[in-house]
Amino acid sequence: VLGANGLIGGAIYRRLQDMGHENIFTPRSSDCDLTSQAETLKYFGDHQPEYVFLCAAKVGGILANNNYRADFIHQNLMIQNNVIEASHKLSVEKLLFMGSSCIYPKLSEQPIKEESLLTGPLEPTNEPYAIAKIAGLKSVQAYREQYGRKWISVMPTNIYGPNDNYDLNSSHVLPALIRKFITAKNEDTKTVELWGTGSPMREFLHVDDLAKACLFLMQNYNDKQFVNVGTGTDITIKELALTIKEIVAFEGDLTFDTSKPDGTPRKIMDVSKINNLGWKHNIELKQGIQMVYDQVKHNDFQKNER
Ligand code: GFB
Repeated sequence: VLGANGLIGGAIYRRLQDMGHENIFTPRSSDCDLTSQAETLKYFGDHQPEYVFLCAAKVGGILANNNYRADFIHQNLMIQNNVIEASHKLSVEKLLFMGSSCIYPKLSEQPIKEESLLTGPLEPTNEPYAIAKIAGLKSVQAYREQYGRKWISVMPTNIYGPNDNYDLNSSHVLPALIRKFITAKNEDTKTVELWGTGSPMREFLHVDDLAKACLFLMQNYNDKQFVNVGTGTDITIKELALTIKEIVAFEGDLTFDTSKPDGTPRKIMDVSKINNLGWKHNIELKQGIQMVYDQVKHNDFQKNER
């Protein structure tokens, strides 16, 4: 499991352990720098993995994507090229590449079907990251076509859950708002500031549901077409904020910093493909936020910044 230290890889690792799997390797960057071709090849040669979950990536929220554009495209291309080529050289039986819903055109028809890929211009704030992810899933398809590899790609919607990033400059909206509301309540401040207008719509999936979907696809799916994973429902950022406000029991008001970007107006996934294959999410958003809140309410967020 590459990226087991992060949100998605960590959940896949927990799920594999729960299922009784042994012999799981979870290299950290100190064990193997995946941006180095030589280190990646050596690690794969030493460990001879049969199944690879490629979740290692440089990830972040809207501002980090927009500000660190070169790092997002460069590091992600390096990691995935090295892992995919090493997996080919070592004849990895099955590889699962983790994509992202931002690969789709900014103004895709909603809900977004897998077939919408490359039908229009991307959302500018995360274009470098999206281009890297598109290159990754196209690589997986190319190795399937040229070398008959049984490899697959998964397109998750916005993910949240345990082990998320709470650094307000680089995090996604859900952990950012949990931190902001908890801090405001503890410090008795009157307002919580949101970025943008609050009107964009997003779909949120708990990472434990995504991990189950990945295991399900690893075991049951072998096709060139990548698969969307989500809940099939979305809400506005303002509604998300009001839900978190209620769970945290914060009594102040919301303000909006419209100098910050909104990003794509809406990106709800069409999940009929994975639903028809037999997988559906379990954790509803309110329940999932409550679970996360219970886990982090006593956190010292400053100490845990990545
Ligand atoms: O989650 P987020 O950073 O990324 O932002 P995206 C979602 C929406 O929440 C945007 C608003 O409209 C933000 O302006 N927002 C409001 C906030 N308050 C906050 C806040 O305090 N922090 C943050 N971060 N947002 C990312 C992509 O897009 O989604 C990545 O940039 C990736 O590439 C990821 O695909 C899943 O949903 O806009």
